[in-house]
Parts: sequence; C-alpha cells; structure tokens
Amino acid sequence: MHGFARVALMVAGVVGCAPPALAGGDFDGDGRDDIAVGVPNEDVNFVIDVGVVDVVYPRDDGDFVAQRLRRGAGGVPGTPANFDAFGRALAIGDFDADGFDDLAIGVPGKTIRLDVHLGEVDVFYGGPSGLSAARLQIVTRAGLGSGAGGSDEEFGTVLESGDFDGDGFDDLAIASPLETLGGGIRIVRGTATGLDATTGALIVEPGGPFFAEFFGARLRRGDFDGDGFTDLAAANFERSASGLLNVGVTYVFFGSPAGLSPASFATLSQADFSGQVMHENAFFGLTLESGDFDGDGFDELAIAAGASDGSGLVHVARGSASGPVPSTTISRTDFGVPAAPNDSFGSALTSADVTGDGRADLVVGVPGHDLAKGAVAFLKGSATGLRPVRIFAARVEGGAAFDDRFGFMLATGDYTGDSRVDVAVGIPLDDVGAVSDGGSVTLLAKPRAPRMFFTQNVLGVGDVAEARDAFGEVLAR
Ligand SMILES: [Ca+2]
Ligand SMILES: [Ca+2]
Ligand SMILES: [Ca+2]
Ligand SMILES: [Ca+2]
Repeated sequence: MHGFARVALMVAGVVGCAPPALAGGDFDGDGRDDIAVGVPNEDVNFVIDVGVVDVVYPRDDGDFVAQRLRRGAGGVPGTPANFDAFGRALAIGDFDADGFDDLAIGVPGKTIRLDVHLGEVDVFYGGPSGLSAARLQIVTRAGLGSGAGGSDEEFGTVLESGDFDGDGFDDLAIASPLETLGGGIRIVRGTATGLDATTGALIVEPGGPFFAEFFGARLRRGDFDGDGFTDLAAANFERSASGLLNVGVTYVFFGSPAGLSPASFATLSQADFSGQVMHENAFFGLTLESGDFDGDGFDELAIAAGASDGSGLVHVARGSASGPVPSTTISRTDFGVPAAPNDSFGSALTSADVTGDGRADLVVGVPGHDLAKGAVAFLKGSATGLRPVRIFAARVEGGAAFDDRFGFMLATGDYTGDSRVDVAVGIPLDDVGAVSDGGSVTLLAKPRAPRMFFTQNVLGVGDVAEARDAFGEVLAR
C-alpha cells in the first residue's frame, strides 16, 4: 500500500478533469453541475477504508438530492473489502458522448484474486436520473489485455479524462505507481458505447522508468499547443536528479488523431523558471492545473512546487504553438503576505472563468495559511496573464479552527445553475461537531448559494460523519 499512502502524505489534490470553459460535471444533465466527493477512508459495516463516493445533485433554492455510490449496495454489484479505497481518485468525462457526464472512480486498493491491492477503476455513466448504478463498467489491468498486473500495483491511484484523440469521446488516463515499478499511465479510449476497456496504451516516463518513484502521480489535461487536441500533463514529483531527492519533473504529452504519443512530449523542470534553482524536496509537479489565463487560445500549465525554504510556489508555463514555455512564478508574497515554510501555497489548484470575462482564473489553496486555518488565493486572468487579487480567509461552518486546513482540495463548477462558476472547497480535516476530521465541503458562490456547507450529516444517505472519514479529501473536478 505504500504507493497511495505515500501520495496521500503529500496532501494535495488528487485528480480531476474539465478545461476552463467547462468546469464541473453534470451527471443528470439538468444544467447544474453536481458535486462528487470521494471518501476513500469511509468504513462501512466494519469493513475498514472500503471507501464510498457521495454525489450531491443541487436543485433549486438550496435543495439537493444525494446519492451514495459503493460496491455491494444500491443495486451496484460487488463485494467490498478492507482497504479498497473506492473513491481515492475521481475523473469526470463524457466517455460515450451522450451529453451526460460520467464518473470514473479509482479503487486502487482492490484485491483481485490473490493480487492484493492490484486495483481497478469503476465507471458509472450519467443519464437523466444521474449516475446509473445499473450500468457499472469495471476497468482492470487484465481486461486491458496487457498482462494482469500484480500485488500493490494500485491501478487507478490517479485518473484524468480528456479527448486526447479528438474523436469527440472523452478518453481516460489511469496512473498506477507500481506499473513498470516506476509508474505508468494507461490510456483507455472513449467510444459510443463507453470506454473501450479491452485495450489501453501504456505511457512510461521518458528515460525511465525510475524505480520507486511515481510517474503519473499528478495528471491534468489542457491544450497547451492550441492544436485542438487535448494534451496530458503528467508529473513525477519524486524524480531525483543530480543526487538530489524529490526534485520533481513534469511532462506534457501532446494529443493527436492517434491519441497521446509517448514520443511527442515536452519536459519542464523547476530550474527552467527564472530565479529558480534545483533543490531537494521541491516536489515540482505536486499539483497541476491548466487554463487559458491570458485568453490567447493556448492553455497555460500551472505547476506547484516548494521553494528551498519550504514555502509553496506556483509556476506558470505559457501555452504556445510549440507547447508550454516557462514564464512566471507566484507565491504568497505576491498577495502581500510573507511566504513561510509549510504555508502549502499551491497544494491544491483549480481553474475556471470565475469572473466571466472569457479568460480562465486560478484559485490556489493555501491550507497552511494563518496557523493552518487555511485560505484560498484568487488570481484573475488578464491579457498579460494571471494577476494576484487577494487571499480569502477560511470560511468554515461554526468558524475556522487551527488545522482545519481550508483549501486542502478545490474544484470548480456551476453548482447553482446561474451560468456563473462557483468554487467547491474540500475541508477533510474539519471537525464536524465533536467528530474529529469528519470533513466538510464549502461552496464559494456569488451570489451566495442558499446552501453553502455540506457534511455527511446533511446528505441523508444513511450515514453520518465519523472520525477520520475526511469527507472532502477528494473532489471530482
Ligand atoms: Ca455520458
Ligand atoms: Ca477520444
Ligand atoms: Ca494539443
Ligand atoms: Ca494562453
């Protein structure tokens, strides 16, 4: 289990989807984006860390319908087991292009036959009544026809969607820390009947694999060269270089009519950015996000990393016809607040056109801000790129507490259905009443949404917040 335990330690966002214009996922097609929350640490009926996914479908006036997805209940087949970690990763895509968004769910701890924690991906398809329990698709390594894989491969630890071959069907990228022993990414193509789970091309790290690192630990889609084919950014933030540990590296693999090619890529390192030097434990690529911040038709790539003093940085590479070009570096000091070790600036990122001016904006999680009450920083897109606006203090029901780490996880979508982008903030370390780390999700919406806070106590899915559920740790985006 060391793979995802190790990644969980890095306390960043996990995966997601959605280019700037199309943030969020609308599983029931009612025009409001829905909120899918992965709770991989949920225990059910004494099965430990089996995991669930809670989906909130917003309705008018603050009403909502909640749906709990888990194996072996609610019409979903399967026998859940300890440490499945269902919901460790989520990705929204329209894999069958029927107009209803679908949800891919990573189950990296799934034991298959005798292979402990081999992992699988469970895909639920959207429709007029939301995600359908009756139409579950299971994607496995064996099914992809390229070897069965083995114990601790943790297939499905990281997911990302994108139409990498431009055929109109979203495709699914699935990363596993121990495939090839240094991490590998499988690309499963979308079709009119859903994902073609019988084949999955493998991308390994250029020059690698590198033993015990994790190529694919972060994935984000975007069109970084503006050719109309979605590209895939993939980080190995544990890459060692020049004898230094955890320097990190990020690649961009370019989409084409034939899909992503392992041979067509760009490489980005922290030292490529002005004023930055290679250093140990930088974890360059700890979080990735894309967005066309300057509105020129090329997506930018935002890459989080640590500075040598341990404070957080967000590097931005500008999109261009020849791919991403290192451009600027942002830190908490750009907001008039001194950077400090463990401010965790950038450990979560999400982008969408929040202001509605046609350019993508960037929301940066700063969970270490203000003695780890946490905060989010907002940067507005402009013709010259991102412009720091302000840091918003933690907004937590009942008041922000130390170690709430507001901003731990972020997603964007139009959850209120007013055609404006809202921000969902996952606060997994929020105590729910006396329940330690029960977790919550807060919406930041303008105008204010009728309901702004969600915990498992308000969902009505036959469950309540329990200690260390960490609801909000994983948000589909
Ligand atoms: Ca669909
Ligand atoms: Ca496709
Ligand atoms: Ca492209
Ligand atoms: Ca751009």
